Order: sequence, then structure tokens, then C-alpha cells
Amino acid sequence: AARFDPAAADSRWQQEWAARGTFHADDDSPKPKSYVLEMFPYPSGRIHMGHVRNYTMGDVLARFRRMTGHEVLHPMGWDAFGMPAENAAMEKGVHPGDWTRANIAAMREQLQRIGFGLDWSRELATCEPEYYGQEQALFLDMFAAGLVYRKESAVNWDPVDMTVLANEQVIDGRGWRSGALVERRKLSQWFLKITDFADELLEGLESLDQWPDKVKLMQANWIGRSRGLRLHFALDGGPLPGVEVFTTRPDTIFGASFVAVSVDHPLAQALVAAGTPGIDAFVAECRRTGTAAAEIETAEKLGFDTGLSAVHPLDPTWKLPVFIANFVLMDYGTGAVFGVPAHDQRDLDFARKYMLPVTRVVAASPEQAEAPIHDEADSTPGLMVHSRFLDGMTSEAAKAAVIARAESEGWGTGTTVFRLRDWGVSRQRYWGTPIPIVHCGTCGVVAVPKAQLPIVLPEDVSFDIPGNPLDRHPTWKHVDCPKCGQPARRETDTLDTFADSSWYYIRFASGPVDRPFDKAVAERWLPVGQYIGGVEHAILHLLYARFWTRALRHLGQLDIAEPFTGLFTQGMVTHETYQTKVDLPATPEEKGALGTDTVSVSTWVAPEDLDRRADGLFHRPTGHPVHVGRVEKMSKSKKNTVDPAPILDRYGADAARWFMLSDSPPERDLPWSEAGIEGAARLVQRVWRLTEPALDTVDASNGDISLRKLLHRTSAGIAEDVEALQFNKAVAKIFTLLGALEKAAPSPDRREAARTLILLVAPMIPHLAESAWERIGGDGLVADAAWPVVDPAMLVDDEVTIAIQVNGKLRDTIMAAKGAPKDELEALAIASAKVQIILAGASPKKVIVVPDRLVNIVA
Ligand code: ANZ
Ligand code: ZN
Repeated sequence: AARFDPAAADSRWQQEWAARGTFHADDDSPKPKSYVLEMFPYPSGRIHMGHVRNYTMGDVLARFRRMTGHEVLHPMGWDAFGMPAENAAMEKGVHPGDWTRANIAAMREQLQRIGFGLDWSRELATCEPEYYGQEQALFLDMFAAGLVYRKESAVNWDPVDMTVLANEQVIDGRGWRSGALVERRKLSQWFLKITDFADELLEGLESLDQWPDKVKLMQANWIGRSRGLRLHFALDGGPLPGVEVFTTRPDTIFGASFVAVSVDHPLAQALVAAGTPGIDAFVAECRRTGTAAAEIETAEKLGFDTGLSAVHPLDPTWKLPVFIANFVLMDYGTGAVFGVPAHDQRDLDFARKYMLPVTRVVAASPEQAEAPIHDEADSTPGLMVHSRFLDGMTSEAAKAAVIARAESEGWGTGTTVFRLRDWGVSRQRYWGTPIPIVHCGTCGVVAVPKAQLPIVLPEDVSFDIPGNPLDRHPTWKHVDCPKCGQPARRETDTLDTFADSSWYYIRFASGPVDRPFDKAVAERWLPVGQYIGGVEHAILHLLYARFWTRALRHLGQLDIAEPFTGLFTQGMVTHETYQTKVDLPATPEEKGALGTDTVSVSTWVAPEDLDRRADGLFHRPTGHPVHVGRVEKMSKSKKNTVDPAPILDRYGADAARWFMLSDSPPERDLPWSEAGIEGAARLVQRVWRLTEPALDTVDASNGDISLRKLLHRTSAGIAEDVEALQFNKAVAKIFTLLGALEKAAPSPDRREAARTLILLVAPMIPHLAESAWERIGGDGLVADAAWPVVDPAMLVDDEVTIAIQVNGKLRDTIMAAKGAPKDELEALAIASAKVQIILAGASPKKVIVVPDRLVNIVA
């Protein structure tokens, strides 16, 4: 029989599906709706293995749901704004729009070659005005509702490139491109009021029972709700107004040894204004640290002693020194803290540096009261010590006691605070959604009327000098004020690309309309029943999307609380890494130090540059030996990526899909291997052979009950596995079925089994399934066929194995119906060929039957 030819079948069925509109989602279908979505890709240029794995999983579920009677929405689009397009513009002189659109075209074709059942009629790219213009409309709605505001805030400023950097672009305190020391600068920036929804976003997590617990925990921690105390420290003498401090550990108040305020705190600013000696240099030094929390966390603690003292609220004779400190953030709490070195690591580092007292006030037991604190602060709760009226209380009780005392004496109030901050959406970049605002000398900040949307990006921009191309464009920003008509200036900030990915799933659901979305239609599909993507988006993307839906609900535009009811985070595709040594010309310093003209450095080797010889692995271009490194996530920097395109050429789409599903549980990493993909290709041929119609010659037997049972069991089991996204388990069940089929004799059941097998593999290897379906004379396309009907009676385990003994010795076993009567079992046992030989024509003396277990024949 002919082999299955993937190259021909892949393109044939892909065209067929497209021509018939097989995966077109019908908004008006009466069927139950099912929305399956994978996180849409950034159009970097090529589909990578991570995409293949992610989209294969979603595709199997989507195709399965269609077979089980659902109207399925499974769309695809492009998260098309962002820095890489601007980097390409700077490096290669290509326009970001051209670069992006060419990448989209190439990647679309690659996705189509893998045979994903997608509704391409809903395709969108966030960089097109049809999309971002609608996003501008939503921004204006939020603006009108008070969910958008502008405020001064600190940014990472690259003084050489004269540009604002994202936190990820600051590496070890330096600009990633210029290498210049990054400064903190204040700029007026746009914010979305996500904090208005902090409680809702936290409490909403409880309803998400189909989300991984670890993702919910990460979100909860990011939102970070805590109960604390805001308290007032009076300043000793002088006219200054005192400092409000926020703490989540009011119990530790007797362990305080200093008060510290942020560099941006009004008190610090007052001291700068007053010309306090030495303060300017200190402020400049602090500005050099980036704005990322992690960076501030690890930066060396810096303090400036203001010379002021704060009065302890529980003891007017106790004075604490007041510092300005770099680890205190202005936009958290009140921008001021009291430091308790024994129980807070940052405070301890600070206290050691500035030689401040360290007093333990919480201990595991009263005997531990004097246990010394060395380099590690002790943040565990316990019993209060050295704490006057709190002594002996638990930390919890002490917290409540201090809050009560503060409230009754009027120096503080108990509060709830969130770690979550408002979402800063301003980017000083070209390739993003222009913020639809105009600045007018007379009217101030003016919203662009919706009739003037979209505000389209100008095409003629240059990237040869650093900074924001929109800002230096000769004409774009000069517009007339929409209110008074006088010359005004367009906002040149664009929106964070996370805004684009916060509502694309709503746009997909509604289809292309000339509003952001059609509420009624979108609500038919939403929420997304199954969302699949990388765990790297567990916090920001998912939180922003959850916020965006809630904001729309608040505006009365969409009646959905949570956008994604089911979430699955898949593992990564990994691969071995390879390294070799190459000789590079030495720099003058190296020459001086080493006395050689070349230095030997280790470099990564791409799999296609490997020379696999009997005596080992070698680097083909240089002939140097290669050593095999760790298995790591596929990444360009380590050169361990495997390009899907040649794999598809060589093995076909089905083999690639099968490999993605079979080798690892979907939440775990999947190590790519040549042997794995070869095995997958063999499997495809094996399924092909089993669906050969010639095997099904008619047979008069009553059918094979065990084969029928296996079929029903496999259909039911795979349905469960696919619903639970446990694809590797589904694959294992297919293997069992294949083994049984290969052994089964030709029969009507055998033919039925081949038909069922095709249906069961159809979501996973759809091209082969279509060809096989056609070959057995199935109706229409297998993509439109129904999942095999499972007979529940077939799932019941109703056969038992009966041991047959002669004179107490095991001679045979037989299968019998559970609960079969004694005389039936006796007859079956005596009829056994093995028993007949032993009895040799004599009749048994006695027969003992234990129902469902054994028959003992006494000869
Ligand atoms: C005294 C104290 C004692 C604190 C102790 C902690 C441990 P979480 O719990 O993460 O929300 N803090 C308050 N505002 C700050 C700011 N603007 N910048 C930097 N740190 C600030 O953090 C709350 C704790 O972080 C607060 O409780 C405060 O230090 C500090 F054993 O007050 B604590
Ligand atoms: Zn005006």
C-alpha cells in the first residue's frame, strides 16, 4: 500500500478547509458556543517551536469541541506594536510598519502550513488604524469616566540616547544601547486607574477555579492587599509639619530606630529648597538608580541624615533620627517609613551602614528575647519582647493593640493598602497607539473628539537620531485645539502595548465593526472558555486584561466580569545547547595582560553547524570540538532554536503536531529531539496503514466484544483528556488502541474500529485524518464529523476472569460475565480444551464453583 504523503495532503486539506470556510465561527449559530484562544503572537518574523506547541494545544481542543457539537471561535491575530520594530528601523533602516507587515505575512503563511483550524476572517493586527483607532475610542471613554489621569512620575532616562527606557531596557543601571548610566527623571505621564479595581481584581480570583493556583497566587501577591497603620511622627522643634508613615508591622513600633522618607517626599524637597548642605549630591546619586522595584531592592542602601528628629508617638522623650533613603519609594504607602532593623532586612542593612541601634521586639519565645540579630533580620511573627505594654502578646494581638491605641489617641488610623500601583501607559515611542489628547495653551488637556479618530501615526519618520520620532516630526504634533481652534500640540506619547493586548479577545468575539466591538455579539462568545499561553504573562498581561474588562463593565459597555474563565500555562520547548572555543583577536589590554595576539572564548553553536562524527561532535566551520551543554529553553542567544519550517517540509504538519502533544505533559517543558519527531512521523504512517480499507474484508463472526469495549473506553478517555488538556495521556490511549488494532483479525468490528480511530486522531493529526476518512468513504470532511458516540454500558467492567483448577492445580482461565450462574461456569470450565485433555473422557467426581472467582474440578 502507498505511504501517506504529508506534503500533498497538507496543502490539499488546508485549501479545502479554507475554501469551505470550515473554521468560520457563526455568531448566530444555535449551538452551544465555545471560545478557545491562544495568546496572540508578536510578529517577530518567524514562528518558533513555542508557538507551534501553544497553538497545537489550542487547536486540538478547538477541533474537538467542534466535533462534540459546539460552535467554536478560534481566532488569530498579531500583537504588532512594540520596540523590536523600532530596533529593526534603527539597525536596518526599514520602516517599522513595513518590517511588521512583512513579518505578519510570513508568519501567517507558516501558521497556515501547520493546519490550524482558525477563523482567519477575524484576523487583526494591533498596528492597523482599524484596531488602534478603536482603542483610542476606548481610551477616551475611560478618560471621560475619570479612569485616566496624568501625573508626574519617575522614569528611567538615558542621557546619551535622550530617551525614556522601559525597566527591562536598564541593565545593571545602564542603558541597554548606549551603556550610559541611567538617571531617574520626572516626566508627566498618563496612568490608568487600575487601583480603583484592586479589591475586585483580588476577590475575582476566587471565582477562577479553572486557573492554575500558582498564577492566582502571583496575581494576589502583585495586588498585595495588606492591613496596616498610617501614623504621625511629629518633628522635634522647628516649623516642619511632621511625617506620615505607613507600616504593615505596627506591632514592631518599639523596635523603631529611625524614620526615613523618599527622595521625592515633600520633606526631602523642602530640605533641598532650603539649601541643606550636601543634599543635592545625595539626590543626584539616588536618581542614578533605575525605577524597577527589583533594582531598588538590590541597590546599595543610601541615606542622608537630615539632622531632624522625630518624636516616638508612644513616648514623647524618645527621639528618632530622620533620614532620606533611596529604598523608600514615593508611590507606595505614604513615601515614609519607620525602620525596625531587627525585623526588616532593608532596615537592617541600613542600620548597619549608619550605625543605628538594632533592638529585637519579636521572639519565638520569651527566652529568645536576647537572641542576637546578625546579618539576617527576623521577620517571623512571635511573641512581643522589649515592648512595654505589648510584652507577652502575639504579633497579631500587638498589631491590633497598637492600631487601637493610635486611633484612640488620634495619632494614627488602621488602613488597607495595596502594593498594586496605577498603570503607567505612556511610552515615548513611535510604534504604538497614539494617545488621543491635545495640549492647548488656553484649554489645557483636551480629549480629541471621537469623530476625529483614528489619530493615525505619520508614515514619514526617521530613526537615525535617538529620542521619540513623533516628537521631532516636523508637522504631526501641530494641530488646532479641538475646543478653541487655536494652535495646539498633539500628545506624542503612545500607549504601552499591554493596552493593545488587553481587549483584543473582545474585538475577535465581535468581529470587525466600526466601533470597538458589538456588545451583544461579543457577549455571546465571552468569556473566553479556554485561554492558553506562556506563564511569563501570568501577572501583567492577565491583570491588565482583567482590569480592562472590569473597566468596560464599569462603563456599561460589556457585561462580563472575568475575561478568561479557563487558563492554561504551557511549558516551554527546550533543546540541548552546544558550545565550542574560538580564537578572537585580543584587545590591546588583553595583549598586555596575556601576552598573546588571540584569546580563546567560548561561543554557542547552532545545531545546523554541528558535524556529528564517529569520534565526536565538531563545529563544521572551524573543525573545533563541540561540547554538549545543558538543555535549555530555545532562544536565539544560545543558538539552540530549531526552526519549524524545515521540520514541516521534511516530516509534514501532522508529525510536528503529534510530537508537540505526545512527549511531555503539556504544563512541563518539552525537550525537542530528532528522534522524537522521527517517531511521530512513523506513527502517522502507522495510523495510515491501519485505516486501509482492504483490511476490512467481511467476516461472519459476532464481533469482538473486547475490541468494541476498548473503542468506547478510548473515545470516552480521550474526550476527558482533551477537555483537561492532558494531551500526552490522550496520545498514550491512542497507542494502546493502535496495538490492539494491529492484532485484531479482519471483522466488521475491525472496520468500525478503523473509522473510530480516524475520528479520535482527527483533532491531533487532521491532515492524515481527512485523507483516511476519504479513503474509507466517510461523509464530508472529518473536521465536520461528530465525535464517536460512547455507549456507557460499554464502559462498565462486566467481565471477570475465572480460574479453572483440576485437583487444586491451575490449568486454564476463562472470561465470563460478572455474576454468571454456577451451572454456566461449571459447563464453561468442563468445556475447556485443557480440562478435556486431563479428564480424557471421564466425568468429574465433583465440581466446586466460587462465583466470579474459580471452578475447581475434582477428577
Ligand atoms: C515597619 C516595619 C517593621 C516594616 C518590620 C516591615 C517590617 P509590604 O508588607 O510589602 O506592603 N514601607 C512602607 N512604605 C514604604 C515605601 N514607600 N517604600 C519602601 N518601603 C516602605 O511592605 C510594607 C512595609 O514596607 C512597611 O512596614 C514599611 O516597613 C515598608 F519589621 O514598617 B514596615
Ligand atoms: Zn484650546
